[in-house]
Amino acid sequence: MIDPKLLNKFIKVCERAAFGASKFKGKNDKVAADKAAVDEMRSELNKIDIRGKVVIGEGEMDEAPMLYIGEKVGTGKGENLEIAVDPLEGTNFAAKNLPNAISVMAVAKKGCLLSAPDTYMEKIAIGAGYPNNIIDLDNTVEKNIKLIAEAKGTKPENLTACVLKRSRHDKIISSLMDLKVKIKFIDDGDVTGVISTVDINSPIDIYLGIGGGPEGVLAAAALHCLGGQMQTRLVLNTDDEVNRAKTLGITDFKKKYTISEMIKGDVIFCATGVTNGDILNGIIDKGDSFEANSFVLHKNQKISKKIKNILKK
Ligand code: VTB
Repeated sequence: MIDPKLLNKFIKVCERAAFGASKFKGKNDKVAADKAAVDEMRSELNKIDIRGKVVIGEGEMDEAPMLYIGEKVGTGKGENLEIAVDPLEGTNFAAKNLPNAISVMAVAKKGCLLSAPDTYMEKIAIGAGYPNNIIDLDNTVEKNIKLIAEAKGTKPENLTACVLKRSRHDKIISSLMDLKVKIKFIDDGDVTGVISTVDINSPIDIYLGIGGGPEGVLAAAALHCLGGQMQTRLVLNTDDEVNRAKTLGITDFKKKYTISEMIKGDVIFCATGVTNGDILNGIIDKGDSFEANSFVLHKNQKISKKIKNILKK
């Protein structure tokens, strides 16, 4: 198990990153918002007594940004851990002060997180309580929806699907419309979209479509704790993308990953709201301090909670 004492430290990492991004809320500068989140996240991570290695980060090694894949974080004393970060998931949301910008990270033991390249990834996810392996990326949308409806004892028209609003999803969308499935479109932020399938307060039954690979692994970490199901497959369209996957140790480029193939063993997942959103409220400025709202999961401690902290600026 990951040392439970580290949990609060990781929460603080996300809280600080969200605070950094929140300073640029509505300022129409997503690069500055992202950079502020990265700077805060990195400096907080480097205070923790761990031997950390970023496996999902802001970019791949040759681009040499901060929090790049392969970067060592922490003081260099303590547990060997792998870290997946998205300091600002939904840069557009933050820049335009729209709902659902979050700072998010996942932590697992060495060798336990899939290091996915920053390419697209096909994703399909559902909540807890279904028979194992009920959905499959290679099924038609019709088949997946019918299987879920049947398992729930309901009709497709009573189901809700979450889909990123992109033209690459036109075929999925028209199949869902033919089945009269309700569609919740999101403009960005599929980490929240995938997690909403396991949220009992959300009407979303299924997430499907193509989003970012790193975001897929982060969402899988949350579902690993919460009992949902997910299947993913990298979309590697060019030789360059294939080579980047190879560099990260991937050999089967068409592999369909289940959650347990992306995330092994114990995992900690934290997300802090930057702007108000479906699962979290955003940062509230209180003068010398700020309020941060986070969603925290620790698999082996069976922790799943939402917390509010006031921190000094
Ligand atoms: C995806 C999705 C993210 O950006 O990466 C998306 O996973 C980018 O997609 O949650 P496009 O290239 O089609 O714009 C997010 O929505 C936000 O980072």
